[in-house]
Amino acid sequence: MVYSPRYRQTDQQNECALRHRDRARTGTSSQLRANGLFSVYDFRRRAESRRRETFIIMMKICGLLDFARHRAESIRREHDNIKGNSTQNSDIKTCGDLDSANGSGVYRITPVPDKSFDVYCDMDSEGGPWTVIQNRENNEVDFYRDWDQYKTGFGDQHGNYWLGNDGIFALTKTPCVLRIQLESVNETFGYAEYTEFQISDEAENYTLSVSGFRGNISNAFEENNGQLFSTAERDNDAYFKNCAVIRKAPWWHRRCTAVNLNGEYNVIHWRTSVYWKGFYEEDVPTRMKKTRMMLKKP
Ligand SMILES: [Ca+2]
Repeated sequence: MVYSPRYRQTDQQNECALRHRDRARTGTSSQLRANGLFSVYDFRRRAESRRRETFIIMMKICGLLDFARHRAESIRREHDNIKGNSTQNSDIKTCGDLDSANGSGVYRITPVPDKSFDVYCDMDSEGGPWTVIQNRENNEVDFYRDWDQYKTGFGDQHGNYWLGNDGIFALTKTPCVLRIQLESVNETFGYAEYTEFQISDEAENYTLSVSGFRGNISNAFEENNGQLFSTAERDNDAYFKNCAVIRKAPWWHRRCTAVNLNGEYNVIHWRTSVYWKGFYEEDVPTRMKKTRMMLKKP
């Protein structure tokens, strides 16, 4: 057989090369080497093989990372369950009934008989232990939610969450001390405390009672005193428009609010962002990094 590179031969030779190519596609490597198509075909096959191998390796790495992530989460939850189980009984009505030496973490509490749930207990902040009812620290959880989700609560007690209005109602059957802590992305800090904080039940739209301010930021939250809770689909505010929609946050809006802790995370638009009037120097809008609302018995 005459060697016949595909692109440089006569018509007769070309025909011969193409015949070899057709055989080569189903033939062996030695057959492939017998014609001019070997290098291109073999190169493509090897490249495809390498791509497959790379893909399989990447999938294995992703699988291992995923496994490690799940395992870490599992260990953390086991650790928290140990904390909770070691202290879980109906005598633990709030985080204040726990030994603060156990450290901050997620615990099960029973504020009223037959109603138990998990909360984050902050043993470290000034004046604690505190029972956390709202926490924000990044944008992993969307807080623009409906009435039912605010009623029952959402998020992750280890991170961003809203305890739930029914849970807050259960905790505040008698007035509690409320502490709110704020931190901006510029690492400015602020706190507000109210000696009396309480909300009513769902039948009364979780009406807010808040008074007795002290702190190093403005008393903006007391402007919401006496207001009903509103969400996008339940407009209970005193404004002719829907404040929960305007401010993109369920809250005890009046007309609308000087405090918007359930607003959009990581934005600086004063209407919709996480906001506390007067918190920023000369009220220059900036992004809020962390917010925390927490309770304790007086
Ligand atoms: Ca309205």
